[in-house]
Amino acid sequence: MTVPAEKQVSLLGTRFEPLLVRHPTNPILTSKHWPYPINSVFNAGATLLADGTTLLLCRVEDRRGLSHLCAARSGNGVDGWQVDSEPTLVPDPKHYPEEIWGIEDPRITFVPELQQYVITYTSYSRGGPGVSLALTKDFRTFERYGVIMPPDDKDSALLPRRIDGCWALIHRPMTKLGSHMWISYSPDLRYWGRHRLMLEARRGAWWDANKIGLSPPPIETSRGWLVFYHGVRHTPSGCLYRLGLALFDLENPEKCLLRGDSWIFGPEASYERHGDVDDVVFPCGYTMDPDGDTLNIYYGAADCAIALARASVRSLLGWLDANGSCERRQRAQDL
Ligand code: BMA
Repeated sequence: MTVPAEKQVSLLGTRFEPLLVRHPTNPILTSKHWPYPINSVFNAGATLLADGTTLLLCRVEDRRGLSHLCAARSGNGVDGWQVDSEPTLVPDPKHYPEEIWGIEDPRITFVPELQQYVITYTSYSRGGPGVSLALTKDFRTFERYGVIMPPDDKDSALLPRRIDGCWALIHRPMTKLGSHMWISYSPDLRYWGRHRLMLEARRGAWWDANKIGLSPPPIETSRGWLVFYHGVRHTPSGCLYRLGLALFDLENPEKCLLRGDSWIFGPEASYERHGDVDDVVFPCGYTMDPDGDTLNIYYGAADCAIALARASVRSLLGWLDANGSCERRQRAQDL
């Protein structure tokens, strides 16, 4: 990506170039597109189906305040969305009591070994948010595995292949000491262990202090797993959700290779700054163009709409090379 010199701002050696470029027709999906009454649509998982169709599994909040998931399909990933005429995956508290207050924020991973899509999502239980998992081949029927990480835990995605024989799941348990990203392993997607801290929220005034979480599923590159994560800044007027970038070792994904110091994307457009929850950009999914470099990143904007931004993997890695450091992964002393 070539950025005119006058658009580059230099601050303490960090380059702030527009790594994520908003689509001019943003937001691309809102409640107005919905075939049944809803409050809002945001935070969608994304994948490309075998025929090249882009599928978004959208978090839809109804007019009780509870969320379900609904699929929207498009030939070009930008417009012409065909939204399922009724909810695609609804909470089933009778069989899965942890879903009593809804299901939210899905991440989709296509797993070649299983020839299935694995969806991890937040199940909102009486005890708080937990991580649930379901499998599907077609986004019409689903096999639920139920809750796999108990509350409070969320922001989870599966890696698309086994690491050293085990499935690997990134997730974000919340503790009194902070909300950090962890990785856990399983032989069968049901039983999880070997829990490891993967990336820590920083402290104090940092943009990603106290609370971070995985955004879309990690992107496998020749250099490592490229990870977008969100950082939550608490301010007197509310929270600010922004995005940061880090790179992890391909065969040892708990090992952080590079982490940027500054955020790379934050709420700026009016549909990101104002909505049901102001100042939120929250991507849960991406698709990759046939060039193997261009990412289409789908993000929830202000908990009200779905927007699209494009980025180049090469540019993101170049930015991390120029601005990232592995020393930034300091462990909190008191974990
Ligand atoms: C997070 C999640 C997201 C939501 C964001 C802003 O904790 O619950 O679903 O978009 O807060 O409200």
